[in-house]
Amino acid sequence: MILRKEQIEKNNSDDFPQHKKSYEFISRQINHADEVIKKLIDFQVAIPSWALGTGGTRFGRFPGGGEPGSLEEKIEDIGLLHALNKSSGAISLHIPWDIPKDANAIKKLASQYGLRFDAMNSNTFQDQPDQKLSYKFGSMQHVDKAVRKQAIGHNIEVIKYGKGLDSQSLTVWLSDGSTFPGQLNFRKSFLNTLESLREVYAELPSDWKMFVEYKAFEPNFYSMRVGDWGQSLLYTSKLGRKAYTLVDLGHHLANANIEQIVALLLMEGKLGGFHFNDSKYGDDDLTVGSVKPYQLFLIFNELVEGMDAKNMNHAHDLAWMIDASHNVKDPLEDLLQSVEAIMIAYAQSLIIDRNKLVEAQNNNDVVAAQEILQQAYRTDVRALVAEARLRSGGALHPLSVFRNEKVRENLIKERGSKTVATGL
Ligand code: LRH
Ligand code: MN
Repeated sequence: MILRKEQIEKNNSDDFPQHKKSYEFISRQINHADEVIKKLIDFQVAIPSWALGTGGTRFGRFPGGGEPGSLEEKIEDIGLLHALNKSSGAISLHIPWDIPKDANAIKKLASQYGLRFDAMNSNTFQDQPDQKLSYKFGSMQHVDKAVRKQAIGHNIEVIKYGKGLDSQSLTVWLSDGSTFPGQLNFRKSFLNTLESLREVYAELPSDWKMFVEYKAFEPNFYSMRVGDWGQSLLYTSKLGRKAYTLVDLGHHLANANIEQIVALLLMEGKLGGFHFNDSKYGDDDLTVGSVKPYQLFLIFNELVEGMDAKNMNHAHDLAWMIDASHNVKDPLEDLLQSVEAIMIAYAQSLIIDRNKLVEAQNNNDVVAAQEILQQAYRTDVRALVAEARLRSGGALHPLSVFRNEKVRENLIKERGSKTVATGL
């Protein structure tokens, strides 16, 4: 389904009077509204190709209908999100779930929607029907060199697909690890994995990045081969300048201080990017900012402080990606909410009075430091984010346009209620 500009403009004209009041109110409160809006307009979040259908758990999956049945339809859906919020201008593909059969045609289609290809994702956590050797006991860590070779070959193939789409990065998430004590020699499996990653790293084009994603548990429940930021940093430091650590918000043990991890990885120049989502317990892959919005704000506070300390470009120097799964929400509505939460946290972090904060920190004025942070967090910046969309030709209120224009109903009419999207 294509959303026509007129449909968005019609909705915007209905919403504009209220927006004008809210925007004038917030722009009177902060003295650099235009600077903030410019940064919001430049900030693009990559949408995962594996999260456009209904997700599920081992207990069940409840598809909602109208799901994209091909890569072309997935690009159409991401194009629809981008038409609404003008902040979803990139796709992150997962191989082999979304192999681009005709790279040029796929690239052309994506550019028609104003979309580019962000990080490519390899998959050595499932056995494919035509696969010779199983990854049951791991891939790059495996005791059998032939299995490691197979995993290395797959990642090199993923780089090839990415080159055809002008992607410039590869995300490697390894489900490797162990489920019982004694199952694995930690040192040998680490060295096997490092040797395997090195062979993939050697095939990276000079302008590419490799993101090594860590995860505390699942699908292994005793040890993970890349179990935390320290282990990922160990690999990325040994691999070289093109290797970075990728932070998936759901991949931490309970109560981990993710904002501190982010600050230190940035300081070391080894933070590659994010898989944004939210969680209460495990890798729940919930809507960004739906459970711990204050944590998301604190992470963006460290990101802005750390990136400015290194004169990094907020929009381009890190990979901003969502990694979510939708069990009970409409996948597209869920993604619209996630992008909105990311833009709000970013906007709030851009209005923190940093001079006052540094002063409070230097005076050990703990109370003032909290007041300064929460002044920004408690400021309603939604009109700033909406104004950025309006200036980029998007919708003031993407979710209400999605519903007013009956997008899901139309997708079900077009695609039927039984289509199933590849992915998690
Ligand atoms: C692992 C993960 C990884 C993806 C997968 C879909 O939990 O976060 O980033 O490959 O989800
Ligand atoms: Mn992830």
